[in-house]
Amino acid sequence: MSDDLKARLLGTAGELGFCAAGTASIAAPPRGDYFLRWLAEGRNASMEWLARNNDRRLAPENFLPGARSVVVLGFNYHQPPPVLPYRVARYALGADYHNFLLKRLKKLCARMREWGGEQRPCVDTAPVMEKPLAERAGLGWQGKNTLVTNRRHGPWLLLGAIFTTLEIPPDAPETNRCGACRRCAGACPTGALDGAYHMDARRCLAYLTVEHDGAIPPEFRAAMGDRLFGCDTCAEACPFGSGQWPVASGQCGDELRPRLEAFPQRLRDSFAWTDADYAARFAGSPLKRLGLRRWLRNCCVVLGNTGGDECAANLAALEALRERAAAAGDELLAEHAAWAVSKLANTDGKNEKKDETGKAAEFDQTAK
Ligand code: B12
Repeated sequence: MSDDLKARLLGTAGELGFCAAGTASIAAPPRGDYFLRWLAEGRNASMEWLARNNDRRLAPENFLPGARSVVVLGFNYHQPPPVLPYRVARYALGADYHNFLLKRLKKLCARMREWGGEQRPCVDTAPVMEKPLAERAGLGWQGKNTLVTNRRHGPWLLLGAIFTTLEIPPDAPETNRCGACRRCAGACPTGALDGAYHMDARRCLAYLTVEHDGAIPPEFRAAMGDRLFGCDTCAEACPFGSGQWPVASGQCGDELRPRLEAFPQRLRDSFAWTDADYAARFAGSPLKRLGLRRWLRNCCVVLGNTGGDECAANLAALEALRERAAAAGDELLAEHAAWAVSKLANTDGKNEKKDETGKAAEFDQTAK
Protein backbone atom coordinates (compact mmCIF):
# COMPACT_ATOMS: atom_id res chain seq x y z
CA MET A 1 0.00 0.00 0.00
CA SER A 2 1.34 3.41 -0.94
CA ASP A 3 1.86 6.20 1.60
CA ASP A 4 -0.97 8.05 -0.14
CA LEU A 5 -3.43 5.17 0.36
CA LYS A 6 -2.30 4.84 3.97
CA ALA A 7 -3.03 8.54 4.50
CA ARG A 8 -6.55 7.95 3.11
CA LEU A 9 -7.00 4.98 5.44
CA LEU A 10 -6.01 7.00 8.50
CA GLY A 11 -8.18 9.89 7.27
CA THR A 12 -11.21 7.57 7.10
CA ALA A 13 -10.41 6.38 10.64
CA GLY A 14 -10.53 10.01 11.77
CA GLU A 15 -13.90 10.54 10.04
CA LEU A 16 -15.20 7.50 11.94
CA GLY A 17 -14.35 9.20 15.26
CA PHE A 18 -11.02 7.56 16.04
CA CYS A 19 -8.68 10.15 17.48
CA ALA A 20 -5.58 8.01 17.11
CA ALA A 21 -4.58 5.45 14.50
CA GLY A 22 -1.41 3.73 13.40
CA THR A 23 -0.11 0.64 11.68
CA ALA A 24 2.42 -2.07 12.46
CA SER A 25 3.81 -5.10 10.71
CA ILE A 26 2.63 -8.46 11.98
CA ALA A 27 5.05 -9.81 14.56
CA ALA A 28 4.88 -11.46 17.96
CA PRO A 29 3.83 -8.99 20.69
CA PRO A 30 6.74 -7.81 22.82
CA ARG A 31 7.13 -9.31 26.31
CA GLY A 32 5.20 -12.49 25.51
CA ASP A 33 7.41 -14.24 28.06
CA TYR A 34 6.21 -11.76 30.69
CA PHE A 35 2.59 -12.57 29.82
CA LEU A 36 3.21 -16.30 30.37
CA ARG A 37 4.90 -15.58 33.70
CA TRP A 38 1.98 -13.35 34.69
CA LEU A 39 -0.40 -16.24 34.01
CA ALA A 40 1.80 -18.74 35.84
CA GLU A 41 1.79 -16.48 38.91
CA GLY A 42 -2.01 -16.43 38.86
CA ARG A 43 -2.22 -12.64 38.38
CA ASN A 44 -5.04 -13.18 35.88
CA ALA A 45 -7.27 -14.11 38.85
CA SER A 46 -10.29 -16.09 37.57
CA MET A 47 -9.92 -14.85 33.97
CA GLU A 48 -8.89 -18.29 32.74
CA TRP A 49 -9.81 -17.40 29.18
CA LEU A 50 -6.59 -15.34 29.10
CA ALA A 51 -4.62 -18.58 29.20
CA ARG A 52 -6.46 -20.05 26.22
CA ASN A 53 -5.73 -19.55 22.50
CA ASN A 54 -2.15 -18.46 23.08
CA ASP A 55 -1.28 -19.92 19.67
CA ARG A 56 -3.02 -16.81 18.33
CA ARG A 57 -2.50 -14.30 21.17
CA LEU A 58 1.28 -14.68 21.05
CA ALA A 59 1.46 -15.29 17.30
CA PRO A 60 -0.89 -12.77 15.66
CA GLU A 61 -0.04 -14.10 12.19
CA ASN A 62 -2.29 -17.06 13.10
CA PHE A 63 -5.25 -14.76 13.77
CA LEU A 64 -5.73 -14.09 10.06
CA PRO A 65 -3.88 -16.39 7.66
CA GLY A 66 -1.64 -14.31 5.41
CA ALA A 67 -1.91 -11.21 7.63
CA ARG A 68 0.91 -8.75 6.99
CA SER A 69 -0.15 -5.66 8.90
CA VAL A 70 -2.37 -4.51 11.70
CA VAL A 71 -4.17 -1.17 11.92
CA VAL A 72 -4.75 -0.08 15.51
CA LEU A 73 -7.38 2.53 16.40
CA GLY A 74 -7.90 4.57 19.54
CA PHE A 75 -11.21 6.09 20.65
CA ASN A 76 -11.12 8.75 23.36
CA TYR A 77 -13.61 8.17 26.16
CA HIS A 78 -12.63 10.85 28.64
CA GLN A 79 -15.59 12.75 30.04
CA PRO A 80 -16.50 14.54 33.24
CA PRO A 81 -17.99 12.17 35.80
CA PRO A 82 -21.78 12.53 36.05
CA VAL A 83 -23.44 13.63 39.27
CA LEU A 84 -24.22 10.32 40.97
CA PRO A 85 -23.73 9.36 44.60
CA TYR A 86 -21.37 6.54 43.49
CA ARG A 87 -18.78 6.00 40.78
CA VAL A 88 -19.09 4.06 37.53
CA ALA A 89 -16.03 3.75 35.27
CA ARG A 90 -16.32 6.20 32.41
CA TYR A 91 -16.18 3.56 29.67
CA ALA A 92 -19.35 2.01 31.14
CA LEU A 93 -21.58 5.09 31.45
CA GLY A 94 -23.14 4.76 28.00
CA ALA A 95 -23.37 2.11 25.30
CA ASP A 96 -21.10 -0.94 25.24
CA TYR A 97 -17.98 0.06 23.29
CA HIS A 98 -17.43 -3.48 21.98
CA ASN A 99 -20.54 -3.09 19.85
CA PHE A 100 -20.30 0.43 18.54
CA LEU A 101 -16.55 0.37 17.93
CA LEU A 102 -16.78 -2.95 16.11
CA LYS A 103 -19.42 -1.41 13.82
CA ARG A 104 -17.06 1.45 13.03
CA LEU A 105 -14.18 -0.95 12.41
CA LYS A 106 -16.35 -2.92 10.01
CA LYS A 107 -16.99 0.28 8.05
CA LEU A 108 -13.25 0.80 7.83
CA CYS A 109 -12.81 -2.83 6.71
CA ALA A 110 -15.35 -2.22 3.94
CA ARG A 111 -13.28 0.72 2.76
CA MET A 112 -10.09 -1.35 2.91
CA ARG A 113 -11.72 -4.09 0.85
CA GLU A 114 -11.89 -1.62 -2.03
CA TRP A 115 -8.08 -1.61 -1.92
CA GLY A 116 -7.90 -5.42 -1.93
CA GLY A 117 -6.82 -7.83 0.75
CA GLU A 118 -8.72 -9.54 3.51
CA GLN A 119 -9.51 -7.92 6.85
CA ARG A 120 -10.44 -9.13 10.35
CA PRO A 121 -11.41 -6.61 13.04
CA CYS A 122 -11.52 -7.02 16.82
CA VAL A 123 -12.38 -4.89 19.85
CA ASP A 124 -11.48 -6.95 22.85
CA THR A 125 -13.44 -9.71 21.13
CA ALA A 126 -10.58 -12.08 20.29
CA PRO A 127 -7.36 -13.54 21.74
CA VAL A 128 -5.32 -10.50 20.77
CA MET A 129 -3.01 -8.43 22.96
CA GLU A 130 -4.27 -5.04 21.90
CA LYS A 131 -2.01 -2.90 24.09
CA PRO A 132 1.36 -4.14 22.78
CA LEU A 133 0.01 -3.85 19.22
CA ALA A 134 -1.08 -0.26 19.88
CA GLU A 135 2.33 0.52 21.32
CA ARG A 136 4.03 -0.88 18.25
CA ALA A 137 1.71 1.08 15.93
CA GLY A 138 2.75 4.30 17.64
CA LEU A 139 -0.56 5.14 19.41
CA GLY A 140 1.24 5.48 22.71
CA TRP A 141 3.40 3.63 25.19
CA GLN A 142 2.35 1.13 27.82
CA GLY A 143 2.51 3.12 31.00
CA LYS A 144 3.16 1.99 34.54
CA ASN A 145 -0.57 1.46 34.99
CA THR A 146 -0.18 -0.92 31.98
CA LEU A 147 -2.53 1.22 29.86
CA VAL A 148 -1.53 2.51 26.44
CA THR A 149 -0.90 6.18 27.03
CA ASN A 150 -1.14 8.69 24.23
CA ARG A 151 0.73 11.98 24.46
CA ARG A 152 -2.42 14.00 23.82
CA HIS A 153 -5.22 11.80 25.16
CA GLY A 154 -3.35 10.06 27.96
CA PRO A 155 -4.66 6.61 28.92
CA TRP A 156 -8.24 7.54 27.87
CA LEU A 157 -8.23 5.48 24.69
CA LEU A 158 -10.34 2.44 23.96
CA LEU A 159 -8.57 0.24 21.44
CA GLY A 160 -9.59 -1.71 18.38
CA ALA A 161 -7.52 -3.47 15.73
CA ILE A 162 -7.88 -4.62 12.12
CA PHE A 163 -5.67 -7.42 10.87
CA THR A 164 -5.12 -7.25 7.15
CA THR A 165 -3.33 -9.11 4.40
CA LEU A 166 -2.44 -5.72 2.91
CA GLU A 167 1.12 -4.56 3.43
CA ILE A 168 0.92 -1.10 4.97
CA PRO A 169 3.98 1.04 5.76
CA PRO A 170 4.42 0.76 9.56
CA ASP A 171 4.50 3.66 12.01
CA ALA A 172 7.31 4.20 14.47
CA PRO A 173 6.60 3.15 18.07
CA GLU A 174 6.14 5.97 20.60
CA THR A 175 8.80 6.64 23.24
CA ASN A 176 7.93 5.74 26.83
CA ARG A 177 7.34 8.98 28.74
CA CYS A 178 6.53 7.69 32.23
CA GLY A 179 10.01 8.59 33.46
CA ALA A 180 10.23 8.49 37.24
CA CYS A 181 6.49 9.17 37.68
CA ARG A 182 4.66 6.59 39.82
CA ARG A 183 1.43 8.49 40.43
CA CYS A 184 -0.78 5.68 39.10
CA ALA A 185 0.71 3.12 41.48
CA GLY A 186 0.52 5.57 44.37
CA ALA A 187 -3.16 6.28 43.66
CA CYS A 188 -4.26 2.63 43.27
CA PRO A 189 -6.52 2.04 46.28
CA THR A 190 -5.64 -1.66 46.60
CA GLY A 191 -1.96 -1.90 45.66
CA ALA A 192 -2.69 -3.69 42.37
CA LEU A 193 0.13 -1.78 40.63
CA ASP A 194 3.74 -1.97 41.71
CA GLY A 195 4.96 1.13 39.86
CA ALA A 196 7.09 -1.04 37.58
CA TYR A 197 4.57 -1.73 34.75
CA HIS A 198 3.02 -4.74 36.48
CA MET A 199 -0.54 -5.29 37.61
CA ASP A 200 -2.09 -7.97 39.73
CA ALA A 201 -5.71 -8.40 38.67
CA ARG A 202 -6.51 -10.16 41.96
CA ARG A 203 -6.20 -6.80 43.68
CA CYS A 204 -7.61 -4.55 40.92
CA LEU A 205 -11.03 -3.02 41.63
CA ALA A 206 -11.78 -3.04 37.89
CA TYR A 207 -11.50 -6.81 38.11
CA LEU A 208 -13.15 -7.30 41.49
CA THR A 209 -16.22 -5.18 40.75
CA VAL A 210 -16.77 -6.33 37.14
CA GLU A 211 -15.24 -9.71 36.28
CA HIS A 212 -15.06 -11.42 39.65
CA ASP A 213 -17.95 -13.70 40.52
CA GLY A 214 -17.51 -14.36 44.22
CA ALA A 215 -17.22 -12.26 47.35
CA ILE A 216 -15.37 -8.95 47.29
CA PRO A 217 -12.38 -9.85 49.50
CA PRO A 218 -12.97 -8.16 52.90
CA GLU A 219 -9.52 -6.56 52.88
CA PHE A 220 -10.44 -4.51 49.78
CA ARG A 221 -13.99 -3.48 50.70
CA ALA A 222 -13.17 -0.22 52.46
CA ALA A 223 -10.77 0.71 49.64
CA MET A 224 -13.56 0.17 47.12
CA GLY A 225 -15.15 3.31 48.54
CA ASP A 226 -17.96 4.45 46.24
CA ARG A 227 -16.73 2.56 43.15
CA LEU A 228 -19.75 0.57 42.03
CA PHE A 229 -18.48 -0.65 38.66
CA GLY A 230 -14.90 -0.54 37.37
CA CYS A 231 -12.19 1.81 38.48
CA ASP A 232 -10.63 4.81 36.74
CA THR A 233 -8.29 5.80 39.54
CA CYS A 234 -4.97 4.84 37.91
CA ALA A 235 -5.99 6.58 34.67
CA GLU A 236 -7.14 9.69 36.54
CA ALA A 237 -3.80 9.86 38.33
CA CYS A 238 -1.89 9.96 35.03
CA PRO A 239 -0.62 13.47 34.23
CA PHE A 240 -1.18 12.88 30.49
CA GLY A 241 -4.51 13.61 28.88
CA SER A 242 -6.36 15.15 31.79
CA GLY A 243 -8.70 18.03 31.10
CA GLN A 244 -9.83 16.95 27.63
CA TRP A 245 -13.49 16.20 27.26
CA PRO A 246 -14.17 15.04 23.69
CA VAL A 247 -17.30 13.09 24.64
CA ALA A 248 -18.83 16.09 26.35
CA SER A 249 -18.02 18.26 23.34
CA GLY A 250 -19.71 15.79 21.02
CA GLN A 251 -16.49 15.03 19.14
CA CYS A 252 -16.85 11.30 19.58
CA GLY A 253 -20.58 10.93 19.13
CA ASP A 254 -23.32 10.10 21.54
CA GLU A 255 -22.63 6.49 22.39
CA LEU A 256 -20.70 7.10 25.57
CA ARG A 257 -22.95 9.82 26.96
CA PRO A 258 -24.03 8.75 30.43
CA ARG A 259 -27.39 6.95 30.40
CA LEU A 260 -28.45 8.66 33.58
CA GLU A 261 -31.96 7.28 33.36
CA ALA A 262 -30.53 3.79 33.95
CA PHE A 263 -28.57 4.61 37.09
CA PRO A 264 -30.65 5.03 40.26
CA GLN A 265 -29.98 8.09 42.41
CA ARG A 266 -30.48 5.91 45.50
CA LEU A 267 -28.84 2.50 45.33
CA ARG A 268 -31.31 1.03 47.80
CA ASP A 269 -34.08 1.56 45.23
CA SER A 270 -32.45 -1.15 43.12
CA PHE A 271 -33.04 -3.73 45.87
CA ALA A 272 -36.59 -4.10 44.52
CA TRP A 273 -35.52 -4.84 40.94
CA THR A 274 -36.04 -8.22 39.33
CA ASP A 275 -33.48 -9.81 36.99
CA ALA A 276 -35.69 -8.71 34.09
CA ASP A 277 -35.78 -5.11 35.39
CA TYR A 278 -32.00 -5.11 35.58
CA ALA A 279 -31.55 -6.56 32.09
CA ALA A 280 -33.99 -4.06 30.55
CA ARG A 281 -32.40 -1.10 32.31
CA PHE A 282 -28.88 -1.98 31.20
CA ALA A 283 -29.63 -3.40 27.74
CA GLY A 284 -26.76 -2.46 25.42
CA SER A 285 -24.60 -1.30 28.35
CA PRO A 286 -21.45 -2.95 29.74
CA LEU A 287 -23.33 -3.32 33.03
CA LYS A 288 -25.72 -5.84 31.53
CA ARG A 289 -23.14 -8.64 31.84
CA LEU A 290 -22.67 -7.92 35.55
CA GLY A 291 -26.19 -9.12 36.33
CA LEU A 292 -28.42 -8.13 39.24
CA ARG A 293 -26.77 -10.33 41.87
CA ARG A 294 -23.28 -8.89 41.42
CA TRP A 295 -24.79 -5.40 41.11
CA LEU A 296 -26.43 -5.91 44.53
CA ARG A 297 -23.17 -7.32 45.95
CA ASN A 298 -21.36 -4.14 44.83
CA CYS A 299 -24.22 -1.94 46.13
CA CYS A 300 -23.80 -3.45 49.60
CA VAL A 301 -20.11 -2.56 49.70
CA VAL A 302 -20.67 0.97 48.37
CA LEU A 303 -23.53 1.62 50.79
CA GLY A 304 -21.50 0.21 53.67
CA ASN A 305 -18.76 2.69 52.76
CA THR A 306 -20.84 5.72 51.88
CA GLY A 307 -24.42 5.17 52.99
CA GLY A 308 -24.22 7.23 56.16
CA ASP A 309 -25.98 10.21 54.59
CA GLU A 310 -29.31 8.44 54.81
CA CYS A 311 -28.15 6.00 57.40
CA ALA A 312 -31.49 4.86 58.84
CA ALA A 313 -33.15 4.26 55.47
CA ASN A 314 -30.09 2.49 54.07
CA LEU A 315 -29.71 0.36 57.17
CA ALA A 316 -33.34 -0.76 56.97
CA ALA A 317 -33.04 -1.57 53.25
CA LEU A 318 -29.79 -3.49 53.76
CA GLU A 319 -31.24 -5.44 56.66
CA ALA A 320 -34.28 -6.38 54.56
CA LEU A 321 -31.97 -7.42 51.70
CA ARG A 322 -29.92 -9.54 54.11
CA GLU A 323 -33.05 -11.34 55.36
CA ARG A 324 -34.38 -11.90 51.86
CA ALA A 325 -31.02 -13.25 50.62
CA ALA A 326 -30.62 -15.52 53.67
CA ALA A 327 -34.13 -16.91 53.17
CA ALA A 328 -33.30 -17.62 49.53
CA GLY A 329 -30.04 -19.37 50.53
CA ASP A 330 -27.92 -16.70 48.83
CA GLU A 331 -25.04 -16.67 51.28
CA LEU A 332 -22.88 -14.33 49.25
CA LEU A 333 -25.46 -11.57 49.13
CA ALA A 334 -26.56 -12.13 52.73
CA GLU A 335 -22.93 -11.81 53.89
CA HIS A 336 -22.32 -8.60 51.90
CA ALA A 337 -25.53 -7.05 53.23
CA ALA A 338 -24.58 -8.06 56.79
CA TRP A 339 -21.14 -6.51 56.30
CA ALA A 340 -22.72 -3.23 55.15
CA VAL A 341 -25.17 -3.23 58.05
CA SER A 342 -22.40 -3.67 60.57
CA LYS A 343 -20.20 -1.07 58.84
CA LEU A 344 -23.01 1.52 58.86
CA ALA A 345 -23.98 0.72 62.42
CA ASN A 346 -20.35 1.40 63.39
CA THR A 347 -19.95 4.63 61.40
CA ASP A 348 -22.67 6.28 63.42
CA GLY A 349 -24.23 7.82 60.32
CA LYS A 350 -21.00 9.48 59.21
CA ASN A 351 -19.43 8.83 55.83
CA GLU A 352 -15.80 7.83 55.64
CA LYS A 353 -13.38 10.66 55.26
CA LYS A 354 -11.88 10.78 51.79
CA ASP A 355 -8.68 12.47 50.73
CA GLU A 356 -8.54 14.94 47.86
CA THR A 357 -8.19 12.17 45.25
CA GLY A 358 -11.49 10.70 46.37
CA LYS A 359 -9.58 7.72 47.74
CA ALA A 360 -11.24 6.12 50.74
CA ALA A 361 -9.25 4.69 53.62
CA GLU A 362 -6.25 2.58 52.59
CA PHE A 363 -7.13 -1.05 52.08
CA ASP A 364 -7.57 -2.80 55.33
CA GLN A 365 -4.62 -5.16 55.64
CA THR A 366 -5.86 -6.58 58.89
CA ALA A 367 -9.31 -7.66 57.68
CA LYS A 368 -9.76 -11.39 57.34
C1 B12 B 1 -7.74 -8.71 30.90
C2 B12 B 1 -8.04 -7.25 30.77
C3 B12 B 1 -8.28 -6.53 31.95
C4 B12 B 1 -8.01 -7.10 33.33
C5 B12 B 1 -6.49 -7.12 33.57
C6 B12 B 1 -5.83 -5.73 33.31
C7 B12 B 1 -4.46 -5.77 32.70
N1 B12 B 1 -3.71 -4.70 32.93
O1 B12 B 1 -4.08 -6.70 32.00
C8 B12 B 1 -8.83 -6.14 34.23
C9 B12 B 1 -10.24 -6.70 34.43
C10 B12 B 1 -8.21 -5.86 35.59
C11 B12 B 1 -8.92 -4.91 33.34
C12 B12 B 1 -9.12 -3.63 33.83
C13 B12 B 1 -9.20 -2.50 33.04
N2 B12 B 1 -9.27 -2.47 31.69
CO1 B12 B 1 -8.96 -4.04 30.58
N3 B12 B 1 -8.52 -5.43 29.34
C14 B12 B 1 -8.10 -6.63 29.49
C15 B12 B 1 -7.81 -7.28 28.13
C16 B12 B 1 -9.01 -8.16 27.74
C17 B12 B 1 -6.52 -8.11 28.06
C18 B12 B 1 -5.28 -7.43 28.68
C19 B12 B 1 -4.13 -8.39 28.80
O2 B12 B 1 -3.76 -9.07 27.86
N4 B12 B 1 -3.53 -8.46 30.01
C20 B12 B 1 -2.41 -9.33 30.26
C21 B12 B 1 -1.32 -8.59 31.00
C22 B12 B 1 -0.09 -9.48 31.25
O3 B12 B 1 -0.93 -7.54 30.18
P1 B12 B 1 -0.42 -6.17 30.79
O4 B12 B 1 -0.85 -5.97 32.16
O5 B12 B 1 -0.72 -5.15 29.81
O6 B12 B 1 1.16 -6.54 30.86
C23 B12 B 1 2.07 -5.77 30.15
C24 B12 B 1 2.85 -4.84 31.05
O7 B12 B 1 2.97 -5.36 32.32
C25 B12 B 1 4.11 -4.68 30.24
N5 B12 B 1 5.37 -4.78 30.94
C26 B12 B 1 5.82 -5.79 31.70
N6 B12 B 1 7.06 -5.49 32.13
C27 B12 B 1 7.40 -4.31 31.60
C28 B12 B 1 8.56 -3.55 31.72
C29 B12 B 1 8.64 -2.33 31.05
C30 B12 B 1 9.88 -1.51 31.17
C31 B12 B 1 7.55 -1.88 30.25
C32 B12 B 1 7.61 -0.57 29.53
C33 B12 B 1 6.36 -2.64 30.17
C34 B12 B 1 6.33 -3.84 30.85
O8 B12 B 1 4.14 -5.72 29.25
C35 B12 B 1 3.10 -6.66 29.51
C36 B12 B 1 2.62 -7.32 28.23
O9 B12 B 1 2.19 -6.36 27.29
C37 B12 B 1 -7.70 -6.00 27.21
C38 B12 B 1 -8.22 -6.17 25.77
C39 B12 B 1 -7.24 -6.96 24.93
N7 B12 B 1 -7.74 -7.95 24.25
O10 B12 B 1 -6.05 -6.66 24.89
C40 B12 B 1 -8.54 -4.95 27.98
C41 B12 B 1 -8.01 -3.54 27.99
C42 B12 B 1 -6.54 -3.61 28.35
N8 B12 B 1 -8.72 -2.93 29.11
C43 B12 B 1 -8.99 -1.68 28.94
C44 B12 B 1 -9.57 -0.82 29.92
C45 B12 B 1 -10.13 0.50 29.44
C46 B12 B 1 -9.60 -1.21 31.27
C47 B12 B 1 -9.96 -0.33 32.48
C48 B12 B 1 -9.47 1.11 32.38
C49 B12 B 1 -11.50 -0.37 32.71
C50 B12 B 1 -12.01 0.34 33.96
N9 B12 B 1 -12.01 1.64 34.03
O11 B12 B 1 -12.46 -0.29 34.90
C51 B12 B 1 -9.25 -1.12 33.62
C52 B12 B 1 -7.80 -0.62 33.82
C53 B12 B 1 -7.01 -1.34 34.86
C54 B12 B 1 -5.52 -1.44 34.50
N10 B12 B 1 -4.69 -0.57 35.04
O12 B12 B 1 -5.16 -2.32 33.69
C55 B12 B 1 -8.53 -1.18 27.59
C56 B12 B 1 -7.23 -0.38 27.78
C57 B12 B 1 -6.99 0.69 26.72
C58 B12 B 1 -5.65 1.34 26.91
N11 B12 B 1 -5.58 2.63 26.64
O13 B12 B 1 -4.67 0.71 27.25
C59 B12 B 1 -8.33 -2.57 26.81
C60 B12 B 1 -7.21 -2.58 25.77
C61 B12 B 1 -9.69 -2.88 26.14
C62 B12 B 1 -9.92 -2.06 24.88
N12 B12 B 1 -10.19 -2.71 23.77
O14 B12 B 1 -9.90 -0.84 24.87
N13 B12 B 1 -8.72 -5.23 32.04
